Amino acid sequence: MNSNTFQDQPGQEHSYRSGSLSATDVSVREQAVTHNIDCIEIGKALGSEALTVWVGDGSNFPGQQDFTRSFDRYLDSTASIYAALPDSWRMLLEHKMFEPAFYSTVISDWGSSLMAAQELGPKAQCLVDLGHHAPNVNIEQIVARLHRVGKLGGFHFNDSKYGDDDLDSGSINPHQLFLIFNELAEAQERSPETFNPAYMIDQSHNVTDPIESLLSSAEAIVSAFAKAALIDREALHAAQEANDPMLAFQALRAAYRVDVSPLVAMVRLEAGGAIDWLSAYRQSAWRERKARERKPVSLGAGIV
Ligand SMILES: [Mn+2]
Repeated sequence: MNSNTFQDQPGQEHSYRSGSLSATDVSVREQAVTHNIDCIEIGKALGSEALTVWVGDGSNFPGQQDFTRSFDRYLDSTASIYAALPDSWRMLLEHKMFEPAFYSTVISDWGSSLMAAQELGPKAQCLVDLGHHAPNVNIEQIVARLHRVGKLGGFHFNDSKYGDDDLDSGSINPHQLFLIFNELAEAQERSPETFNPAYMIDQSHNVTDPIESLLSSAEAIVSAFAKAALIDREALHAAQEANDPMLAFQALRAAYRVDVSPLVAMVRLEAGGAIDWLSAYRQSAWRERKARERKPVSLGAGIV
């Protein structure tokens, strides 16, 4: 379940114009907490086991907001949500550096997210959206760090050229995706009993059929996973211990170079899918059929 306290909804009593879970006005905070608890209730009915919380709370001017008090208010609100969380659920805290706030954001980075998750308790973990960092940040290292402290909750996969672009996975930087999966393979090998990240896709498809984009993204994600699984981890670790950077890099490169598309297509076929998913999807005329069955709904742009 994803809560939404970053967009005002019709009929809502208080506006989130000045923040939601960290707002100075207690009635705004209470409304945002109630909304999150409502999301938990809906999630229970749907069989969900996690609540993702992303807030756009932040500021646009130096001095506009007290960094400490706003963080304290966020923690106070999220503690109330955490208390309503079923024992089997996780609360995934999603950080984002900027947008809609362009000077400071309350949960701006993995450091703030980790602090909050640690303070809330074991059911709270961090969610990594690939587009929510400063340009060129080493996301794969963040993945390793979060796993190290048991706080790697999950991902919003997408790709990015400039900021939170929500482009299709693997369309800009497939090597970064591979390096992230290398860390995931490493993490799974190190502690298989606690390795359980939630994999989600958070993309905005503006010029493609969203279903085609999701199929393409799923293939990119599975391919990165397959390549990471091919890494000779023993050789990699030996090169790392021997301080041989080129040999270590070549251990990664050897796996990255492999064309895994026949393997991925075969696995898809065995699972009942199509080898050529694009032509199979288009030939099925699924979109045309569903367009006749369903009423059109207009959705606003997403920034989560
Ligand atoms: Mn996201």
